[in-house]
Amino acid sequence: VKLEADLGQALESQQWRLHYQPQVGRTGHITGVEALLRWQHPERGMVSPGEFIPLLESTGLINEVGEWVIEDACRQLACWATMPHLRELTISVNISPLQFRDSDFLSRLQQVFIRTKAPLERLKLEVTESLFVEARDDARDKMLSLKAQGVRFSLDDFGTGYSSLAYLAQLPLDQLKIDQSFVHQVLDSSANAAIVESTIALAKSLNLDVIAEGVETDAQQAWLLAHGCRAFQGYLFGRPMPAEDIEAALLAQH
Ligand code: G
Ligand code: G
Ligand code: MN
Ligand code: NA
Repeated sequence: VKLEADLGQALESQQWRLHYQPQVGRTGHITGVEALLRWQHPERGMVSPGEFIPLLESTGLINEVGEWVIEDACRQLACWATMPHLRELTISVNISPLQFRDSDFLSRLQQVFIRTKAPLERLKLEVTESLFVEARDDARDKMLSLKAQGVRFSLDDFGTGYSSLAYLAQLPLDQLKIDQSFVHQVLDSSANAAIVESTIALAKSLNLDVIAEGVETDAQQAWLLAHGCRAFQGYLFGRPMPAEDIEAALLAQH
């Protein structure tokens, strides 16, 4: 109850932070980052999203905080666009289904885009299959409208949901993100290996990019490379970190 009460003032008190986790190509160079929200609580320290995202959703605060997340990420994109070593970076932002379904979502985003002048072709929104369980044509229409402005879409946690493949093929997606639960087990479980292989094949036949998340070991990356995956995210390449650390890593790789 206490934590929930504190959520209401977290925005005003500037307790939200974005951390960024590197996404790398086959050579290990950073090509993008995923923005991950952190709550810097005055007494408890960093509270994890596993605890506060459900609270943001149940209180309806997800719309406001989610808008803050997109705005902060867009400002970062606009800033990086002015820096030679950083201007090609993409930022992926997680969008809760509740936030995406809100009737003001598109108009709020328009205002953010105008305020920040972010290069939208480097903004990627991560949605999950659960978005398409209900009101899916509305979700698809919103995606098409954002897509027309250059925004890209990644399907997060792919393989863990219940969406129909026939419907997924009709969505304006750019990327499938292989869920980390499959990646962690890829060397130990032939069932998981088969799921990862099928996902890579599906992405290829639908002409989508594919990225593996949760890559922790060289052996996992080698397996994924051998099976046609060319983009990776995971502790092997870097933990979620403040923007300055991403900037330092990018300068170091040049
Ligand atoms: O960073 P980990 O960093 O612990 O994130 C845990 C979960 O919280 C993940 O499922 C991630 O997708 C979710 N998450 C992190 N940041 C955000 C955010 O800004 N918005 C939403 N909706 N979910 C987020
Ligand atoms: O649901 P989503 O994919 O957005 O969640 C990303 C979550 O995964 C974040 O909590 C992030 O901190 C975590 N994460 C990122 N890379 C790794 C990894 O290599 N191993 C593990 N165990 N978690 C990871
Ligand atoms: Mn994600
Ligand atoms: Na995921």
